[in-house]
Amino acid sequence: MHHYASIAEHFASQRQIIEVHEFGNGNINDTYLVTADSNEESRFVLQRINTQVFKQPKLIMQNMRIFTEHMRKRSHDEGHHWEMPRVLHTSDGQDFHIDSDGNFWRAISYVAGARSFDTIKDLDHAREVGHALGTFQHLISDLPIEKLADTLEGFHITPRYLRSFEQIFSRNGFKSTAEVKLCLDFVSVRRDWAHVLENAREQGRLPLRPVHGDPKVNNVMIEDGTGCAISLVDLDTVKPGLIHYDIGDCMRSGCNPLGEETENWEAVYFEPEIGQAILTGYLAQARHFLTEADYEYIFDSIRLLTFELGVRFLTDYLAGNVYFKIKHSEHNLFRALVQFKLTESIEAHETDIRNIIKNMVPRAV
Ligand code: GN1
Ligand code: MG
Repeated sequence: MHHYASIAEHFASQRQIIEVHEFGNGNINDTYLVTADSNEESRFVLQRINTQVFKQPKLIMQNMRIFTEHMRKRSHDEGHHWEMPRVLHTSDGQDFHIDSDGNFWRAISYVAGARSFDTIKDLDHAREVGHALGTFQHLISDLPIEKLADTLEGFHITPRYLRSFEQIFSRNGFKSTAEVKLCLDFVSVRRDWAHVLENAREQGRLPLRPVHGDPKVNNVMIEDGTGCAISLVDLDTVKPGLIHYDIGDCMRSGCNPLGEETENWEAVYFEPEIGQAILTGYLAQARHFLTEADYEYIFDSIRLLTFELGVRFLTDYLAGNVYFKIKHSEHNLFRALVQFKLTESIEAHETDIRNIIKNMVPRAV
């Protein structure tokens, strides 16, 4: 039997595996869609966790157990049209399987009757993506952060990414091409500003809350037929953080019509109209828990998370591509250029974007 099918069998509760194929385009873990012989819930998602990145994968499973249960209950009690993926167990009752090569595998239910997209299709889609993030943050907002383990230390702490960028840079040097030089200059003039969210946290202006960590467009499941967002998947980075990491990440992903994998980095731009729609959907849920200070940092979060991802891609390029999966040797460099071009466009639209946000602040706040 094929290797993946024999792994999948552990999670299939006695059912025959019909097929396993690669699924999605994650940059870190390996993901497969499994079809089992069954009338109900015939499909599930099998993943090999990248343990170079997630050093303690059991903590991911522990978190998932805690927050999916909490969110499922709250969603049910409040009557949301929402689905939480379920963790599947092996025949011996574990929520993971370690194969003979030491790989860490886990399986989760597949959100049926829905699909995701790499870029925003239209303004309705944009609103739904924002709504999904607002719903997710709402459903998890009353879970005390002490209940969630830190599954990825330093995630979205921009000053830490800058430090490791500088270390790698001074250790490895670099191939001085025009593109690399452009990136280095781009980072260097923004490095002092890049502390903005962590400063706000240290000053007590922004509190730690449970966050998703990776709410990009293709993690939002859109229901076939209705077009409603019914789930936000990819739950490995759910942990304590700033909700601004999520807002910024969702906006940098959604408002880039060419997508983060475009080869035409010079044409990349930020579309404020999509941003307005995402924020409208988001605030329909989130305005109930946002503070005045939260609104103040929305613009910075959009600019920062875009810049940060550029720094992360650039650092990985200089480090020899050890973190993100790549398709060719310059892939991470071009991904960095996409994010920097997007950052530049966000900066050019600062007044528009700040006005959009200002007009959305509820009067009473
Ligand atoms: C990674 O693996 P994936 O594609 O879900 C990364 C995110 C980035 C994203 C960019 C744990 O997510 O932070 O925003 O690539 N995840 C981790 O596409 O680093
Ligand atoms: Mg992810």
